[in-house]
Amino acid sequence: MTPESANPRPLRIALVNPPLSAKEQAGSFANVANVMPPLGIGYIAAVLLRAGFDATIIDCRPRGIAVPDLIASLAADRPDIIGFTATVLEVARANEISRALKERLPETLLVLGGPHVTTLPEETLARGAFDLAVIGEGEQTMLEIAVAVRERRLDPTSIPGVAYRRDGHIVLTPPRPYIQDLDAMPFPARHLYPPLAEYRPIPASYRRLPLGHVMTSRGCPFQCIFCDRKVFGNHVRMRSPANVVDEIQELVEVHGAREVKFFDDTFTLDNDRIAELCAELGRRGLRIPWSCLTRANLVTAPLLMTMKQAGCWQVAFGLESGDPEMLKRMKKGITVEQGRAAVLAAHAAGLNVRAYFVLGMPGETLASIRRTVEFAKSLPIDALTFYVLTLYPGNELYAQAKREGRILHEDYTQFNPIPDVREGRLAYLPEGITEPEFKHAIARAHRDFYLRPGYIARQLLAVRGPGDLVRYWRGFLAIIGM
Ligand code: B12
Repeated sequence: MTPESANPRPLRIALVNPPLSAKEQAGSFANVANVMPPLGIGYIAAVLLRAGFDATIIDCRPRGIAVPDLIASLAADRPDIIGFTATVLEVARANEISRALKERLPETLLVLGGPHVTTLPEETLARGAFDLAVIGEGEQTMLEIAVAVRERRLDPTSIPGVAYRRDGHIVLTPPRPYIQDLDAMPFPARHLYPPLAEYRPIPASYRRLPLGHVMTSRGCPFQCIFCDRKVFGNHVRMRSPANVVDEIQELVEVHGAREVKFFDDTFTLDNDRIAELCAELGRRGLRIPWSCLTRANLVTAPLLMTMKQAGCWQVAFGLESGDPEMLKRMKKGITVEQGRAAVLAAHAAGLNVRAYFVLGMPGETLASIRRTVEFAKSLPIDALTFYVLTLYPGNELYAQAKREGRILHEDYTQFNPIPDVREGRLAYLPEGITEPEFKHAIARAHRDFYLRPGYIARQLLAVRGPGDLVRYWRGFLAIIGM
């Protein structure tokens, strides 16, 4: 493509992660809310910069930029294109902001991308003033939009992977094929975020700050019905270990990261690739602590040992339930025994273990919740979260619950897997459990796990300094405040 330098005034594109307070994001766990850089718009900015466009990122989270200030600053800056990212929690706010911006900046093209609009393009576009929605992976689509705007020939019909308004209807163009060669992509434009040190990841998930996070693959081949896989689909694409370590090196040397977290859906899907990644970290002399999320059926004792030797200190497993029937209904593809074996193997390898559970599946009872809590307590887990099943609007489970008249409200700001158990309003409840009962069960599950004297003693023995104590204290306050 033509370099932008040939153009007198580069097209200016602002990419925005909209405001969301700690309470809105993390409900009862507001004081330990996870604030991390939004990689999606970082990738898009990088692709735009590489093509010569002038891209900026406004991440409202770390500095708490409020809606009126965001609108005022965008109205003053007058970018040619403004792109927003949004999950289900932020989509109503993004739409509200889009309406205000449309009034103030009628000439500016307003674009929305991210998981929510990918799942539900028609409804989302109809509710706000965005001109275009980008469905799925956004790098190439946004680039084509920017080129077309620069050349004053924007015709959405010719761009795959978008939704737009035509004659009062929302029209979708054919889907955009997935990016196959992830190594060919630039790294997220991290220099456009606020400094890494301003972000605040959840306490029990890091040892040293600043923490940088990385995605080494896209797509997940599994079928868990509580998860939204619409953006990257079931088709997995992986980056080479060398390319991943190049990004880690940049994170450390340029952005000052002292620790790294791999946020892939299934980090250890290919054990050989992870062993090679560990070897590459060693070859480059990168001895920094790191952590990852993965599945219980995708780790072996030798791999966990290799990871530990390469700097891994924590592994997080989606164990989801201690009740076999719930696991089956979730289509998780693991058994309770596999979950137990993975935790024990990771613990034996000297790793800190984090676990995620999902409570509230159709068919869940107070008894099955107890089974899950007892299962968690029987294992050497260092930190866990009991999430509430969130039926993402647009997915199969949501459609089914809606047909059965079981969606309690459609205020998406409350569709939160980490609800406020005092003031939050749950959108779905399993049959036979009332809202107060379920909220009480969630709070009690966390308290039963964390407030055990044996557990507290074990964690205190592992304390490595005042930083750990402060982090544990914040976590403790969140638990007793539930
Ligand atoms: C890391 C992560 C987090 C981190 C960091 C979030 C952040 N600041 O980015 C933390 C833990 C803080 C987090 C929080 C939440 N998360 Co989260 N998170 C993820 C995870 C695992 C990776 C996100 C990521 O970086 N992906 C890589 C980038 C490249 O992908 P992307 O962001 O989707 O962007 C691509 C496209 O969506 C699109 N795109 C995105 N934005 C834009 C904007 C424009 C203008 C354009 C053109 C295109 C575009 O192009 C991008 C590049 O291809 C995803 C699952 C996944 N595999 O993606 C879940 C996921 C995004 N999270 C999800 C949810 C529900 C949440 C929470 C609500 C849960 C909670 N209460 O904690 C909050 C939301 C509030 C928030 N944003 O903080 C859901 C969203 C489902 C939905 N329909 O909304 C996902 C999909 C998990 C799942 N499978 O169900 N999350």
